[in-house]
Amino acid sequence: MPDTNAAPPPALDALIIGAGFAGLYQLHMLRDRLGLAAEVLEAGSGVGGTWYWNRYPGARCDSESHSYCYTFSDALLQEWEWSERYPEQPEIMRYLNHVADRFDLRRSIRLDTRVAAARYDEAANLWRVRTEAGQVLSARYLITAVGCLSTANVPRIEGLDRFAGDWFHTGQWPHGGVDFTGKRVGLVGTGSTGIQATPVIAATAKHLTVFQRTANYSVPAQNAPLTPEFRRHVKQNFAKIRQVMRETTNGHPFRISEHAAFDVTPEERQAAYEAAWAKGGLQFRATFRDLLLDPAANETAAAFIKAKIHAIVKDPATAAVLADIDHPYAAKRPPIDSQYFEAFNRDNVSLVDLRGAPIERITPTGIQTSQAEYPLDIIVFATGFDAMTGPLLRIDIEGRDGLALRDAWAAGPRSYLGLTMTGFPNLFTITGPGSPSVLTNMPVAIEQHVDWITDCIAYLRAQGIARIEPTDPAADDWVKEVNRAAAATLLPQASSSWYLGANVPGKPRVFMPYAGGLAHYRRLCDDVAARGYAGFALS
Ligand code: NA7
Repeated sequence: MPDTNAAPPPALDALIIGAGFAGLYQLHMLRDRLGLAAEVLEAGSGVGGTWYWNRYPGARCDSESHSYCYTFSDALLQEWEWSERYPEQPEIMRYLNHVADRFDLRRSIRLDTRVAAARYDEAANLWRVRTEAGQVLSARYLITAVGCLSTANVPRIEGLDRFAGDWFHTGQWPHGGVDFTGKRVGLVGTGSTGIQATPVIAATAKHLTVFQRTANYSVPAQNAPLTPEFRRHVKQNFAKIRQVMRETTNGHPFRISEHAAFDVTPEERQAAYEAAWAKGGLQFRATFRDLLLDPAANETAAAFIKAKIHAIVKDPATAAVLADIDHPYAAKRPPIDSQYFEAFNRDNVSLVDLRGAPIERITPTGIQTSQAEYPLDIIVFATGFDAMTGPLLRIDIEGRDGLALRDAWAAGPRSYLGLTMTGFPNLFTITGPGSPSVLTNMPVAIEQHVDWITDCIAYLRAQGIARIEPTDPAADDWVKEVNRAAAATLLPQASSSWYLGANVPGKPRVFMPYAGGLAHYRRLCDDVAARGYAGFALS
């Protein structure tokens, strides 16, 4: 790493990478609650993180809006009005921009500043951070708030560079939008993103061809405008809602049923699924408490959704391809949709099954599978992300004794609590691999992490401790705990899941998020802190 020996500007107390949900709140806590000299470095030209980049048609959060927000400020909760059950990308951007203004955060955020490298200078006990423009900044604490889904996975398909039309990845969407009118569009990928984008693109495209590699479950979102009564209810009862979010496994504002799927009769089970389908959303997963634990219980939910696909999609051959799903329900991140399966009843939408006939190459005029060529004007890659580890590993991070994070994680991520790593003193990762993160309603996980990090830094300063770093045994035990928690569920059974890194060729197959539940995880983190940061070497 060049330049780091040049005279640096005065060191800050803390540098935060990323100005999304996590970075904004972390800045507020360190700068305004602890009074530290803290700054945020952000690659985008605005705040918003994931939502700054993901502007694709239909981009909407799958968490319900009244729970997809910060809870640290009652005033903020009372003044902000969400318009729909699920917030659309522009509304989330308005919210985060409002937060940035309301808490006067912008003066401490450097936009258009992508971090290229970060090196721990042991002699000075400082992190030296280099931006892509070559600027070097130093700080005692480095906090990554880089998100879990911010490194776009554009598949390396031969011929893409010679495609004569336009192509886009949903996670790097042009700010001016894309006009599909009169165009033949190919959409690759049927994860949450492809499922959200399909009906919206179909509404204006001349023809939309959806290329499906792995069929996916989806449940209707049942999105709708929020009524004034509901909004009033939320504002009056937020303390109770927040308590539910903190006590539940996934940080959502609803509880998981106490019943197992086979506690009830088949008729009662069917009625429960029908009611959950009509209510819509991720809550479907909470219909029975054992859906992610017992394969037979899961199969009842899977069969219900597959029957719905066959009932909705009129062409039996298309329905069969859509319902030919190879993994347990919700073992991959379960999408929710607005008219996804219905879109295949439109004359201008067709489905290509890539399982038997994979994409061979992209020609100047379209996509060539092993069976046919599909002429296209625009290709949309809804092909996901190099999730969780990707955003951290694309920064050249070097810890103690020249240890590169890339090498430390060659066989998969290794952390303590998903928050810290051996060999990387005073570095904290918000929603890092090994934390519940993507298995939860993210703002709840983010607030928990930021609060923990803030308390930890306050403790270090109060005690005159210069360095914190997890011990090897603590990190080894945590890796075991992450593996144990995943193995206790059906989650690792989806072999194509990005939770496992399976969507990125060559990525180690390791179940990355912590599946032990957010409430349990919160207790573990609190306990570590209460025991004087047990598992850490403090010096
Ligand atoms: P996902 O969930 O990773 O979905 C990506 C989709 O793209 C999935 O269907 C993949 O099939 C498909 N894909 C990936 N690479 C290829 C290639 N090379 N050829 C064909 N198809 C491919 O990403 P999303 O953006 O939808 O969602 C990410 C998260 O954002 C979501 O879970 C929410 O948490 C928010 P595969 O299943 O790998 O066979």
